[in-house]
Amino acid sequence: MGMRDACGWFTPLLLAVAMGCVFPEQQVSVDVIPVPGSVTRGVGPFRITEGTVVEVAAPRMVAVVERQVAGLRRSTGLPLRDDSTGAGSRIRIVEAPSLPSEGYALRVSPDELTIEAATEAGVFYAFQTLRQLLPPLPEGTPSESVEWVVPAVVIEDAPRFPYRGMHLDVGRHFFDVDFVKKYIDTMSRFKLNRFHWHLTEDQGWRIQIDAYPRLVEVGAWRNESPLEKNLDPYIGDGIPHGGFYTKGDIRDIVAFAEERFVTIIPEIELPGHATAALASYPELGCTDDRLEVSTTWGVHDTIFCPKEETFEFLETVLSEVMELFPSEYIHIGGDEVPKRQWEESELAQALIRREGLADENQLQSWFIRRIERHLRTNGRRLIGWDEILEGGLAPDATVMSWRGTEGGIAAARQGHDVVMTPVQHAYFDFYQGDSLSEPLAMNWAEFPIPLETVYAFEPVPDALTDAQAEHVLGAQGNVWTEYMQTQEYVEYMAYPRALAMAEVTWSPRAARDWGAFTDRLRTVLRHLDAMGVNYRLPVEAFGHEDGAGSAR
Ligand code: TNX
Repeated sequence: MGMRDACGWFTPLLLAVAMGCVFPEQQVSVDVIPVPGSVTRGVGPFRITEGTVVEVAAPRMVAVVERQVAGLRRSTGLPLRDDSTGAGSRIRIVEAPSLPSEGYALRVSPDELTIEAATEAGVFYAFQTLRQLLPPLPEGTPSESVEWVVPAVVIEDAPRFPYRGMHLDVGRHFFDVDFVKKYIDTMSRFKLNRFHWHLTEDQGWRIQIDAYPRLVEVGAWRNESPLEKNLDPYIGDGIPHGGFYTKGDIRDIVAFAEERFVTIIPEIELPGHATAALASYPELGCTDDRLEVSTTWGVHDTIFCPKEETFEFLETVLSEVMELFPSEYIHIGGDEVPKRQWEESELAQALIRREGLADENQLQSWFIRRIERHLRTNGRRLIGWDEILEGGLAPDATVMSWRGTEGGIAAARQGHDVVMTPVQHAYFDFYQGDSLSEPLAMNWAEFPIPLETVYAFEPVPDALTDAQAEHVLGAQGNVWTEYMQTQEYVEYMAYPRALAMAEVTWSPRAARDWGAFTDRLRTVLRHLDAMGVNYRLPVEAFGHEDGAGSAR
């Protein structure tokens, strides 16, 4: 037997190097979601023990490492001392400026687990991978019998898309600060990095605005909600519902998200989905109707009137929003705007004539352009639902394509950036299994969206040229909450579908493999258990079997 033949997993690293062992670049599999770009065999394993120390060779990474190591200490109960001198095994963090901006490398050897990254985000993502390589146990209850073993791997990883989103509608149902943080924390564990926070709706305005206090005094509260799906004829549940976030709450959540490399994109809906705002300030409407915060779902006729007062209101609101949220993008809604009130309004019609507009669609475009100017003056960019294409896109607008991918294709062809969130793949409010055996969910399109359908989503349509495809920033899962009254049920609807979206947006297209995903999912669901996150057990993907996960 030649010396090289003696090489094996048991060979200590230095000896292995001295012996000239060659480790072929063989791809191996680890139970990590989203699947990393490359996983090859390393030497190891690496064990985290009493004596393991942490060495941060990159001063600007100290803060992010410290937060992640604190989590590891809580899970393992081990000291993981900061130390660059000791002789024991170490986790070493090194700055590697040549790596892609959110990318990282994680190399295992028996004495050292090395993490390399160009940015703090890259370090953060390396730690998320590391957590999934370790046993799935809750923080705070370390068990002495567990061995904290990292398998012998070399992982090189970076995201496919910069925009990897999850959305949450807090207008239909309000969710408290702790839950919003948990939602952000959970998504960040799977390398999702954009939280689209849908803050205003017909049924509730959720963000405190100093200049317009009635928005939360009046607009944040409704008398009741529809009882199940009794919309026509309407039956209410008789239970008042409401809530809002103070500016302090929002600053707290923004800071929490920043530590997890999640950018929050706030959405202020205009000119439609505005009933709660108009119930608070009826003078901003086109009619004399006395309005209440809506107690029913669907598309409402009540929209903002294009008056000077309205623009003053919206610009002031958006200025306060920009003060709170550092995000470059501000979402202005723009979806589902019935034009009836503008057709019947003398003011709107006079404006159409004065500006030489062809119709109400062009008036909507004019409205959005005006809002875009305000955002741009403040150094921000506008993003809106695909209806903002109708009547012509504002010059620098980004389109969120939800009624299929057609809006996204049209916008990319016009040279605009696009986020894909088509109803056919990305609506996590739709049933994920048979509607007869699932808790109540949305089904206006009359098709379910099982996990496999999310996983099959390809954000870059074939119809785009390579240059146009560059405009596809990424994709997002949407969680509309008409039928979600509890936190547990939001999680049940979001997971595991958000895991499929994480893989769609992070992993290389060629690495996607449904069978392999479901294999990895078994382990990853145990991590969700450890995190205390509810989910639906995807029985169709696993075959019918018992397991963890529960309904609401
Ligand atoms: C359409 S998606 C809406 C929402 C609803 C959702 C329910 C979009 C831009 N508008 O207002 O909550 O359907 O699935």
